[in-house]
Amino acid sequence: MVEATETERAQHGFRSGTVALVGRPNAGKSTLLNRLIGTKVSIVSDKPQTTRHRIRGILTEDRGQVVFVDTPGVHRPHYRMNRRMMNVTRQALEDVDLVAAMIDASEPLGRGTEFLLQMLQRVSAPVILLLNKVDRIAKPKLLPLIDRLRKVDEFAAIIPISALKGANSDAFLEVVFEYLPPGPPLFPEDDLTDRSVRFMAAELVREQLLHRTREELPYTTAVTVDYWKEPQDPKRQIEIAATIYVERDSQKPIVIGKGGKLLKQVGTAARGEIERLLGQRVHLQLWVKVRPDWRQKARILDELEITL
Ligand SMILES: Nc1nc2c(ncn2[C@@H]2O[C@H](COP(=O)(O)OP(=O)(O)OP(=O)(O)O)[C@@H](O)[C@H]2O)c(=O)[nH]1
Ligand SMILES: [Mg+2]
Repeated sequence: MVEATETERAQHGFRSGTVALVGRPNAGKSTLLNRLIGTKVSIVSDKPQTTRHRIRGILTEDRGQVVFVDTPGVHRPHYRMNRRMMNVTRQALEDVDLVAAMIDASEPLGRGTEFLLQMLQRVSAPVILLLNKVDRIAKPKLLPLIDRLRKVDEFAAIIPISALKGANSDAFLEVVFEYLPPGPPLFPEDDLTDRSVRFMAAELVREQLLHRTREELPYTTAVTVDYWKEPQDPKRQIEIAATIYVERDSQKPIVIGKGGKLLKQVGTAARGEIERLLGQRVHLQLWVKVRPDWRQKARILDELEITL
């Protein structure tokens, strides 16, 4: 493909900018990001607080480039990790061209959503409100909800969507492009995310853990990739070793499972995902380590790239 020059782009009205995706945990922000980008750039689970980092997903089309910024869900932080996560989200709301705030329309609007709406009132960029999970609600319920939210603030648009089924994501993109200023691409046109494959591999392991654990474990596990060796012959496997951190001794046997079964399932599923990402065969080794109270420790959080 021949890349367009700056002048050609400007003549064709090429637009570019940044759009922050914010909302309560579990609203479906990462699901939407993946749908818009067309591949998994941010992990998804049915457990709240899945996303812990700012993750950019880059969409380049003929009409422009949108840099979507996925963020940790807005919640009340009790640990240093969660305070950092909230700082990530707050900062993502600054210096963006547009904010897409997502509400789970299948749940009653609670105090958490009220807090989110208050936060949005202090944002200087225009805000699009996305009412997600409309596949789960009866249509007659939608209009009163839209009416109610319309009174809260002046939104650029209120759009009912289903991130899971894809309903109305095109309509959302139309509005996004309307609001973006003319400008050149901010990232190389082939880039889909700003995150490294190493980071994504760690996240893919964590995603499989989230799918298979419950109660406090989803919150108290973290993953780092400690070893990555590309073979000289690309037909051979990439060697990857990752460590799963837990907070207490008692959590270690749960993650390992009976006869190592759970860890094996996590490893097999994550390996499949990482191979899809890299387009190459992978040998994945997983270790489990106890790091007491890691969620409170600055050094460990730095290592996990949960910064701010
Ligand atoms: N029925 C339905 N489920 C959805 C939809 N969008 C997302 N989900 C589900 O909602 C859950 C949470 O999705 P995520 O994308 O991880 O939510 P999130 O807002 O990124 O959550 P955090 O990262 O925790 O802030 C997952 O089980 C998704 O499959 C939707 O449109 N309809
Ligand atoms: Mg998320």
